[in-house]
Amino acid sequence: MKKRALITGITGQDGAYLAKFLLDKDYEVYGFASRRVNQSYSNLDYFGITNDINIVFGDITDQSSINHAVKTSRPHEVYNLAAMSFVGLSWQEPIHTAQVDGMGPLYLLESIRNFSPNAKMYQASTSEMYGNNWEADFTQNENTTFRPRSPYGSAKVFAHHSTVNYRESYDLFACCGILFNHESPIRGLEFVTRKITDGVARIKHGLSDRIELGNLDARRDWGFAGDYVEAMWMMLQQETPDDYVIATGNTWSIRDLLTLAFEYADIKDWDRYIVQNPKFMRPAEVPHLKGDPSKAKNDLGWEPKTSFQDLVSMMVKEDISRLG
Ligand code: G4F
Repeated sequence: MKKRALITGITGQDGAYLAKFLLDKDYEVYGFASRRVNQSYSNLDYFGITNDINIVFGDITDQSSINHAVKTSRPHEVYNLAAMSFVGLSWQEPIHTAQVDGMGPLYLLESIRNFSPNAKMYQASTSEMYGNNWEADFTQNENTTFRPRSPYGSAKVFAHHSTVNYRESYDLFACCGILFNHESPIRGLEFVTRKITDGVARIKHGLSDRIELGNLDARRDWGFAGDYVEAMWMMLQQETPDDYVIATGNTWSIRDLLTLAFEYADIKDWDRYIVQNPKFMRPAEVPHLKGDPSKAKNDLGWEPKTSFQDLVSMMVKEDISRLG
């Protein structure tokens, strides 16, 4: 019998990478997606898997539609990737962000508890929860205190604690993956990595003469989404549920990212193309993220396979070729 997985947020970057990963493992994949007039399946199309997914329409803030999805899919595994994932937007839409990223997982936990208590659940927690808890040369791990700096981070902390609480209260097999930034050629254009690789490709083709950015000094621990979805799956294959940091253990600034991206496009003196625009500064910044993935390495046998250099090179190449 095939294993069945239900993925919320199936149309996003991680949803597509995870769906591809699970289909390759011969899972029957159900995707929970909102019914929009112009619903885009471009990320699933990227892998040519759109027709292999059983889409169940609904909304992560609507308990009845989640119940319907859980009852329809009868999942062995549930991956909650549905989120308003753009931190910058969360200041403009704090209530919506809290509903989707905070309450949404709670609706899902309730649904699993009531209708599918043996299903294993993965909750997409995030390094954004650490917020202002950093120092230079400091590495965040599973025991680091959360000090969120955005409506997005606060909502995710609520969801994280709710998931742990349901595990401890109702014995649900629920795991939180505290994933640090993870990127790919299908990353949304609003995120800084893809904004830069797409911008560099436009400059390369003479389609643009600038990239407008905010804070260039923030540091992030960037990995490849394709590596990170494997860690999500590994967590649910363990004997006991637990929470894990998934990261590379390295940190890079936006300037480092720019240097590499322009280098791979063979463009010199990149400073002249960068315009700093206050519009892209955040009311409160998370200055420094660097994760310690030792627990995932020891317990899951997970390690990142793709270097930051290979990730940036892959993204720049795909954007140059797509726009060419
Ligand atoms: O690419 P970003 O928007 O990612 P951010 O805020 O770190 O969040 C991402 O990673 C989290 C994991 O830690 C996820 F939970 C979350 O869903 C998302 O996937 O911004 C990265 C950094 C920030 O410090 C930002 O201030 O880049 C800086 N930045 C500078 N200029 C910019 C820009 N970010 C964006 N998006 N656009 C800019 O023009």
